[in-house]
Amino acid sequence: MTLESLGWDEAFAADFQSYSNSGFLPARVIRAHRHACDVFTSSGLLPAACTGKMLHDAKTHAELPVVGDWVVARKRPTEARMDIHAVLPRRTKFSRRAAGERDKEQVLAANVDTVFLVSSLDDNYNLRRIERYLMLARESGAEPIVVLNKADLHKAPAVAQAEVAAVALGVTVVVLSALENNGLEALEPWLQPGRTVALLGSSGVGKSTLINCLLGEEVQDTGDISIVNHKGRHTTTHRELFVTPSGALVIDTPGMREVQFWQSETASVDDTFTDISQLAQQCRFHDCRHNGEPGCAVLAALNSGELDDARWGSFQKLQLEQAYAARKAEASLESVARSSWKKLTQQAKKYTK
Ligand SMILES: Nc1nc2c(ncn2[C@@H]2O[C@H](COP(=O)(O)OP(=O)(O)OP(=O)(O)O)[C@@H](O)[C@H]2O)c(=O)[nH]1
Ligand SMILES: [Mg+2]
Ligand SMILES: [Zn+2]
Repeated sequence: MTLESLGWDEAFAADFQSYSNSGFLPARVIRAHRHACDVFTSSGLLPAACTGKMLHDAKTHAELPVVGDWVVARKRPTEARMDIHAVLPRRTKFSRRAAGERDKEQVLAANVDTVFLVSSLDDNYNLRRIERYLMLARESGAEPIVVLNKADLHKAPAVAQAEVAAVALGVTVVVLSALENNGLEALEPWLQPGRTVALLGSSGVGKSTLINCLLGEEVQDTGDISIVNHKGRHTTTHRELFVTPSGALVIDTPGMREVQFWQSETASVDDTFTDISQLAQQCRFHDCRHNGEPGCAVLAALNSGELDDARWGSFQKLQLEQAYAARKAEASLESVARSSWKKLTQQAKKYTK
């Protein structure tokens, strides 16, 4: 296995340059449990763990390795394992606010080129949720593709596809059935050698079933939908990267129940709702709040039915959430800065003693 086949390229190599002595090797994280990982190197799969120094120096959990990361590692001389010394800068990353810990960033996956946002064409299918996932994908920096799975369960999949395309502006919407292995060829443009694709979506939509199709074998367990729905059970419990026979790198993830935004990229709202941002540009006042002002193009479009009420509601809700997430992220950055400042002043005191 070459580094290139794992997604390595000149830009990562440039970031690695300063480490390229003392026996350091680049390695790609294929699964991560707390501080322990499994990594792929050019010589194969090895277990790895962060050094104590790295854990100590990390200001937040978000700096520690996650699936998809490129890490700087060194093999132990007498053992088949590696020590991780650093994480190379992430080209893209999926972050959300950690469940339960409102002001902590949780990074779900790194260095993903494309994300397949998987929904299923049964009762899971929900336009508002797709909008939310699209925003998450935009924030990550990866290209989103909407995958509507379980086409076999829908009477008119093409109608559903058109309905989703109307909210996923400028995004490819693919309809397929993973169970029947039908329609998967539409995904080929994104499943290229050395390219990384992550599958995201709620529990039970068929992410692992699709992964198994792409791998050509039953690698991942898949769950019975009735159990998933009634007990809220997730079949997949950790994120993992696999190599497909075509050489693409695919990441399976556990179903997401909660998608709280992390980053402060307000642009992602406008990118997801280009129809609304274009309307807003036609309002008479450039700072129109679309709240009864004269000459408001948004209200006119709502009245004429050109803009769907539910989509407008979704936009407003996500925009508010985004603003909240931005304030939280900023507060968290400040507290990180404060605590490292504290560390520094404590160290300085030690030295002056
Ligand atoms: N009818 C139909 N069922 C499908 C299809 N794809 C998956 N399923 C079924 O849906 C159920 C859930 O599939 P999984 O692949 O485990 O779903 P998942 O998204 O990986 O779920 P988590 O791991 O819990 O996040 C299984 O019973 C699959 O057989 C499909 O295209 N059509
Ligand atoms: Mg799964
Ligand atoms: Zn307006």
